[in-house]
Amino acid sequence: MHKKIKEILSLVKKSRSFQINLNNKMLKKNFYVPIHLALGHEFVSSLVKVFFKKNDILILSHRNIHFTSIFSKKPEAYYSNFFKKKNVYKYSGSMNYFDPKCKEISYCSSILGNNFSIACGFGFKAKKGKNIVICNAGDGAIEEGTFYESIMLAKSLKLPIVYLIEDNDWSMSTKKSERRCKLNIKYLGKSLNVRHHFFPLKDIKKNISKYEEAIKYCREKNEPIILEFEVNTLGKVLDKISGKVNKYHHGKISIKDGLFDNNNIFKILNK
Ligand SMILES: Cc1ncc(C[n+]2csc(CCOP(=O)(O)OP(=O)(O)O)c2C)c(N)n1
Ligand SMILES: [Mg+2]
Repeated sequence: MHKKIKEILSLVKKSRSFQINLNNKMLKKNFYVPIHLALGHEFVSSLVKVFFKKNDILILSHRNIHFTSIFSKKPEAYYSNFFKKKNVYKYSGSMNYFDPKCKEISYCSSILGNNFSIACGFGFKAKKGKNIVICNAGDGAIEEGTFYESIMLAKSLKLPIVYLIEDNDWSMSTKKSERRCKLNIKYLGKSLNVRHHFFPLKDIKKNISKYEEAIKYCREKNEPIILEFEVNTLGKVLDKISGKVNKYHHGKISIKDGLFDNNNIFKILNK
């Protein structure tokens, strides 16, 4: 366990410093396209990486930099494609990260919920080699019908898919309580006889063993599972239309937003 914690800590640091560097360039307006940062989400991607087996498959969403920064061998080179003065249009947008040399990431979607369906297709490939598909999305994306539909399909066809939900409470400029009724994902899973596990933000150590157990079950039994992570996206941005400050960002945040103090993952992991 201690070794895993150390590995996770080093990946968290790698992803966070990559994002901070990139953000500094964004603040200088060096990029053509906005890049969705995922500061505060690094624990989730690092956990995935330390238990990742060869030929497992990642299917990601628009917010993917916490994964791309640690799975891609040269993320700097990829993101430099979006620098001004380069022909950015030759490449997919930052939300559809596509590094052909990064074999682990098969797909990133800018369309919410679309990656759930894509994950089912990849589920067949994964099943053949005792691999799993890790399909990542946010609390907003699960409001799309494809979430329910694809879990039902994965359960019916016995596909080893990990539905990895990162709940930061926000979808663009709304909190869950502002935009919809409560949704109990555990009950949704129960209705389909699909296992669900909740990962509270602060339970770092317990979360590591819980994750390991959960993916073992998915891999060995060819069963979809739902893993719901509580996350705190760091940063805030002024929504010019509503005039409200959204306590989560769409790329441009400042160092004053408490990149290190808001999230105590470093302290916890170092214990
Ligand atoms: C089908 C669809 N509807 C709306 C959007 C616009 N959109 C882009 S990001 C986003 C918020 C997504 O929230 P969530 O899934 O919780 O991810 P987060 O940004 O919080 O990481 C929305 C509504 C979209 N990309 N696709
Ligand atoms: Mg969200």
